[in-house]
Amino acid sequence: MSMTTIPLAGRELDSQCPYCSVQCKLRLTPEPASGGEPGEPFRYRAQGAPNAASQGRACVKGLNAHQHAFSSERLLQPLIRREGRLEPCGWDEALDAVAELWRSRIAAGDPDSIGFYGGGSLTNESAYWLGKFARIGVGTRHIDYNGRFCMSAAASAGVRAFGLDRGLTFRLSDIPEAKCILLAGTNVAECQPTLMPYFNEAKENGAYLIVVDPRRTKTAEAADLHLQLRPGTDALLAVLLLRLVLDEGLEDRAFIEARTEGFDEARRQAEALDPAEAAARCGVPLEDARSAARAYASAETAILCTARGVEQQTDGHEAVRQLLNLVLATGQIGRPGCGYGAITGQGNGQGGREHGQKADQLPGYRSIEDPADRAHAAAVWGVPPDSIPGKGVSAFDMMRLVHEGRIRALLVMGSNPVVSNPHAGFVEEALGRLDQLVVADLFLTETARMAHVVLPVASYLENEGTLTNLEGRVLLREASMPPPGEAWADWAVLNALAERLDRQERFRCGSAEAIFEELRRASRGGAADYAGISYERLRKEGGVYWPCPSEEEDGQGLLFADGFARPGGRAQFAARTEAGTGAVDETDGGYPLLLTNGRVLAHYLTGAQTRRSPALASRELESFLELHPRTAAALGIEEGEWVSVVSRQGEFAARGRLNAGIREDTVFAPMHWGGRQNVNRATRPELDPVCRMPGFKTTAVRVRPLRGGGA
Ligand SMILES: Nc1nc2c(c(=O)[nH]1)N[C@H]1C(S)=C(S)[C@@H](COP(=O)(O)OP(=O)(O)OC[C@H]3O[C@@H](n4cnc5c(=O)[nH]c(N)nc54)[C@H](O)[C@@H]3O)O[C@H]1N2
Ligand SMILES: Nc1nc2c(c(=O)[nH]1)N[C@H]1C(S)=C(S)[C@@H](COP(=O)(O)OP(=O)(O)OC[C@H]3O[C@@H](n4cnc5c(=O)[nH]c(N)nc54)[C@H](O)[C@@H]3O)O[C@H]1N2
Ligand code: SF4
Ligand SMILES: [Mo]
Repeated sequence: MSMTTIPLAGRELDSQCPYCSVQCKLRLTPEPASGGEPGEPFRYRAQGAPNAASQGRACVKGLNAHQHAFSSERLLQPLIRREGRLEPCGWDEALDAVAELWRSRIAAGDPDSIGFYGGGSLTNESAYWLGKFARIGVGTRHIDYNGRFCMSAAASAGVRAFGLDRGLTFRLSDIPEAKCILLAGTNVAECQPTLMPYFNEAKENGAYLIVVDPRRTKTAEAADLHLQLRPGTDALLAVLLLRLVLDEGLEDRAFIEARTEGFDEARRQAEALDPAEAAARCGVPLEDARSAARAYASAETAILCTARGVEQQTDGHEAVRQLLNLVLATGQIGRPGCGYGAITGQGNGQGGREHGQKADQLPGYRSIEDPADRAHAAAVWGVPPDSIPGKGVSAFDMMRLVHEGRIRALLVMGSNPVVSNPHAGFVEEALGRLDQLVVADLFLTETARMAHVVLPVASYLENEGTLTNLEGRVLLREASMPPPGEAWADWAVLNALAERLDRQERFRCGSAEAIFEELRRASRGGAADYAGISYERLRKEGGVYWPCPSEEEDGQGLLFADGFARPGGRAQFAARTEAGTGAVDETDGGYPLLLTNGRVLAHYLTGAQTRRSPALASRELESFLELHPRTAAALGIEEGEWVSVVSRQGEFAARGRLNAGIREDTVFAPMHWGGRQNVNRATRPELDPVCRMPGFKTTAVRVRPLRGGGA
């Protein structure tokens, strides 16, 4: 495979960070590389550029992101497996091979044996195109995406409680107006660092900050009150907080009366709780819980946010709903300075879940099971409604179908599932059974290495398209340069495949903007309505919030000021009946500790990109296991030594890192490494019954030193 230096443009580039959901705008300035030898490529220095979300800030990941785009490891040509080895080939050969197998499955009447697995890094245009391609290019019901592991619990909870799922129900600019902020299972300081100044400003204005996290994170360090709960007990803690609010009569009667339904059941459940026992089970002092309840309910304005700590649980849906009960009972939503926010994860984690990559969804956040919604999509696509397949299954459920041999071919576009799925050993085994695995990526990732066909695609610097940030603000990212080598835009790959399936008439759009124009029509009238947004407008205004039904309107920043998106405009309280599996993997003598996991500042997700950016990779070279010094002492583990972490599913290795800021019954590892350091070799396959989110954040494990090299 040719690995030539990518020609650099040698001029200033305006771009947008490819990583987290803030979507900071960036400006890259070329500088001669050291010595400025003739012919030597430029180096780029990145700075944050003005934009409403990050206000011109950028974090270390964004500032070094271009290093991966310029990496010598970029894939520049398609690869095909011949006699067990991946070898370079031309696009025609690669695409013909993919389409030939698909055609035979379709001809055999089994398009459902072809699966599609998308991602939240894809632009809205590519995500929309992928959903459409799966449904009416191939005709399979089997499509889902990595956002299932990310946003699904908050999404399902938001839809049921409010009738709408948008990451933040408020504007970022509301944060400084909040007098109390409760951050549950979200480590903003490391995961959305450029948002921290909003929280700091709130604190300067006198806000009381509560952080709920089993670890003393950088975010927790900024808190007035840190509830250091036992992992997996957020649902119980939320009911406890509601109970303590009710005990002091701090609920907002008028709001409950006028704007909600189902409160009585929520109240009965909270009143049935024994507060002392609940606090003990959560591992939180009752008095601290009381302080939190008081501060949140009695503040004039308050914001409550969750992220993956609460959501990536087998009762993630339930846990979010119980926290939403607290929001509704105290009326802390729908006013400036108030609201609920699920802090979205990936760059396009928000838009990626609105336009049809999800198994049960059509563009515009429409439902694939609703006849009117199907008719709308069918009309835009020019197909009969009954030609659109029904609902498929969730990402991990798809892996189960792969393992069972019911899905025989899989296209992965924008994900590295071998590292990011729970129970990675099972997933690797499953993918190994496929007749054909196709991976479209920038790099030969852990997953791409297993593929039969690898397709090189454009990076953020080369790929024009829109992305929707955590506030629901749609942003246009312009392409700065052509893709290197023979890499293509994701949507262009799908067009070429459609041609080979004789479906080209439905996939004629030849630019991101043309696809966006179709997306506008497909989303018109849906919950995530983009009809009023155009590239021209985005260029002029810098960004537009959805819903935005017409070009004459501004989008909506603050949601639910006048009513909720449910029939009758009322929000719905949850009673504790929807889940019931319990979040926590049972610990016992064999597996006495709870493993949780997450992120560090310098790396992003499976590390596919950040491990290939030298400035980022050098900050954290390898994985670690954070454990309390007393826990470490009891296990005979010393700072810096390699340890083995064993669960009922599997084992991984990491370097021990002692930290008195973590609970003694809990250990933590980041998720950014593959191979033997992959934390997901240990995580378990159980899913939330409502949203099918895996219980990533709680796995029972035992830990021991790896001294002497023994496995
Ligand atoms: N640096 C960096 N930033 C990122 C990413 C990245 O990989 N690296 N990824 C992006 C993506 S896709 C996402 S989804 C977001 C994720 O953003 P976050 O959800 O904030 O990140 P995590 O580190 O997964 O988890 C947050 C916190 O949850 C805590 N936690 C663990 N178990 C529990 C529990 O049971 N209850 C509670 N209340 N807390 C618990 C962890 O200790 C951790 O501090 O970040 C985005 N930003
Ligand atoms: N244990 C544990 N596991 C987790 C989590 C956790 O907290 N703990 N978090 C979960 C969460 S929140 C998430 S979001 C998932 C993420 O899991 P993954 O989706 O596997 O994560 P990434 O590393 O972002 O993988 C994206 C891949 O797409 C490639 N890529 C980037 N941009 C593009 C593009 O424009 N087009 C194409 N075709 N490819 C592109 C990258 O090179 C990379 O290989 O992991 C989940 N897994
Ligand atoms: S990782 Fe997030 S906070 Fe950092 S520069 Fe990128 S978009 Fe901004
Ligand atoms: Mo995520």
